[in-house]
Amino acid sequence: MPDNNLVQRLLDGDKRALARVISKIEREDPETTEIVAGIYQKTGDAMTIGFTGPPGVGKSSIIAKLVKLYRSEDKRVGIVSVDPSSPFSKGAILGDRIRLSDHFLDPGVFIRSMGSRGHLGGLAGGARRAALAMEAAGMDVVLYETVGVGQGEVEVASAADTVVLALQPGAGDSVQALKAGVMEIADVFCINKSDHPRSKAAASEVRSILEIGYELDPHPWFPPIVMTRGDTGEGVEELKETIEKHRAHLKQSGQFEKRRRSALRDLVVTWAADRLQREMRHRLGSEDTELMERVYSRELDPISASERIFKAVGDAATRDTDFG
Ligand SMILES: Nc1nc2c(ncn2[C@@H]2O[C@H](COP(=O)(O)OP(=O)(O)OP(=O)(O)O)[C@@H](O)[C@H]2O)c(=O)[nH]1
Ligand SMILES: [Mg+2]
Repeated sequence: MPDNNLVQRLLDGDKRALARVISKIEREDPETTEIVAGIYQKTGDAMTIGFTGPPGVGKSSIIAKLVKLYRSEDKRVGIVSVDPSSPFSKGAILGDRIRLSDHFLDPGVFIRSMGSRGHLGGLAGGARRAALAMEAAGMDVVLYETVGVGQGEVEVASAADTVVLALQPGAGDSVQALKAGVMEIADVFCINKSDHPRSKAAASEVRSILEIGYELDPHPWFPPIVMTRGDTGEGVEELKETIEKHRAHLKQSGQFEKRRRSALRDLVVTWAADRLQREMRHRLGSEDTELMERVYSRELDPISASERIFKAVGDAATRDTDFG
C-alpha cells in the first residue's frame, strides 16, 4: 500500500515529500507504479527545458542564472541533473552544490542530481519520472541538465519542450556534437564563455553547419545561436527570451502537441521494453538455465532460444495483466 499521505504532501508542494518520492522512484521501490498513477493527472503544465552539452561548458552556471530570472517572476523551478559518468552522481552533486548554492535554500527551487546506471527506462527513465514528480509538486519550469553529446543525452533532452545545446569556443565541440547526432535535436544553441577570444568563430562555425543542414532540409524553425556568460549571467536573459520564442513557435505550428505526445509515447515504450528485458533476464537467470546449457553446447541456437524466452515471458505477462 503506498503512503497516500506522501502523495498528498507532494501534491501540496512539500519539498521533503517530493525528495522522498523521487528517491523511491529512483530505486524503483514497489510503490513507484502507484505513486506515478497518483500524481500523473497533476502533471503536464510545466514548461520543460533540456540543457545538454559537453562537460564543463557551463550548463550548471547558465541554469543557475536562468533560475534567478524565473524566480524573479515567482515561478517555481525543478532541476533534474543527470550525470551519466557516475552511478551515484557524487560529481554532479558536488559541482551543483557550488554552482547552484544560491538556490539550495529557496523553497521555490528543487534540485535533484542522479546517476544514470541501472535505471529502469535507462538514462531517460529515472530523470523523466523525477520530472513528473516535480511537475506534480507544482514546479512551473523543469530543467534537465545532461552531460555529454551522446545518445543518452539525446533521449533525455527529447523529453523536453525545448532543447538547448551549450557549446564552448575553441573545443571543436560543434564537430563532436554533429557526429553524435545532437545538432539535429537542438532548438537553441548557446555558445557559452563568450569572454573567450574564439567565441565569435565558434558561433559562425555552428551557423555554417546549421546552414548546410537547413539547405538539405528546410524547416520553419532555424535554431538561433545565443552568446552567453555563465559566470556573469550576460546573455542569459536573451537565452530565456529565445526559449520562450521557441515555445511560442511550437504552439503556433502545432508542434507542441506532437512533441508532448511523442515524449509520452517514448516514456511508455521505454518503460515497457525495459520491464520486458528485466523479466527476460530474470527468467534466464533462474528458470531457464537448462535452455542456456543447450545454447552453450550448441544444441540450440541463440535466436531460437531468445524466441522461446520472449514467448514464455509474454505468455506469463498475458496471464498476469489486466489491461482494464
Ligand atoms: N570564463 C568563463 N567561465 C565560465 C563561464 N561559464 C561558466 N564558467 C566556468 O566554467 C566551469 C564549469 O562550469 P559549469 O557550470 O559547472 O559547467 P557544466 O557544463 O555544468 O559542467 P558539468 O556539469 O561538469 O558538465 C566553472 O568553473 C564555471 O565558473 C563563462 O561564461 N566564462
Ligand atoms: Mg553541471
